[in-house]
Amino acid sequence: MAEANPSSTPRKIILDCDPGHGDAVALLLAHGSERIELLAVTTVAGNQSLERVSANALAVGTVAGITGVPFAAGCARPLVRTMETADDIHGQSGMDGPAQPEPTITLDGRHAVDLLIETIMDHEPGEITLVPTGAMTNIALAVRKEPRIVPRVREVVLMGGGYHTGNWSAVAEFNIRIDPEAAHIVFNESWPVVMVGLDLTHQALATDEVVARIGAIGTLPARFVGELMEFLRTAYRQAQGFDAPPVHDPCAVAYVIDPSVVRTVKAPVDIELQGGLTLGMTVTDFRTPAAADCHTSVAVELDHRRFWDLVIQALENIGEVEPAETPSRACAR
Ligand SMILES: [Ca+2]
Repeated sequence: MAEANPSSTPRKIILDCDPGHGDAVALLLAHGSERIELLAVTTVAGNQSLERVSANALAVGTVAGITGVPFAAGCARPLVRTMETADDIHGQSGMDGPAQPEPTITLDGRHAVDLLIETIMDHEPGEITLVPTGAMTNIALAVRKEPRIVPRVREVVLMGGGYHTGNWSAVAEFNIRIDPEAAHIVFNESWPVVMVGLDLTHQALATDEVVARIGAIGTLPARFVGELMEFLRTAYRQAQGFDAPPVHDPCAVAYVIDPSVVRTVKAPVDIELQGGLTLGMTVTDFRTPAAADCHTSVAVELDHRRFWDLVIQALENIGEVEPAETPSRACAR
């Protein structure tokens, strides 16, 4: 659990995710940071089927030793479009690489959309930050079911989109492209939206130095992350020609922990729903300085060193240093 920080109250977040290698690191960062209070984890189909990403979320929660935080499964497909998954990057399980432990936690009985709404409505306005790191299907449905959540949310800090190039088409990023209608809903509500897109996350490379630092920690969660990074490196080399893999999702959590790690610029953003070539593009208007009431901003520059310092500090905060033999290492299911 997060501890009170003398200099600041921990930020309350709900992580809406599709683990996913990056989502796993995002979850570990959120849990391990003293400046985050994780209220709930919700899952959405994306990197893999809802069943698989939900099982992966429970596995990561187990590795992290998370207790007392509800995990709830949400939407099993996009609002309108046919389901697409990212097997090329994340493998058949959605989180290939490390052996996954038998989960010691179980899914909450509520649908993720209901858990989102209940959690937001049970807190004071301005308390909760939403951190979506998958398709925005759950968030969009929550808004449509209970519009009163919008003014109660402090901000939506999402991993998705980008203002230059895409990774699922020439101009569209995966999380947005697989459910563009959901993203359209989320970006067009009045809450503050911070788009942590590919322009930023392609700076969050797990370099050899980073992987070595994680390897030196010596805990189960750190070893788990090391094995995720190993798989991701091979996948990104083969699929997208990266030397070191970008680790997208924890960038959004890092921004919540310390906004000075991620430089942002205010700019209007909208989602293309009509374009034959540009469906799901996060069209960002940099032509003039944004109006004072502009509610969207985009992440542009990452402090690579301090970002990975946050991840490594969080990993050091959770898990015991392992002995040489690790008899608890379970077989993949
Ligand atoms: Ca994700």
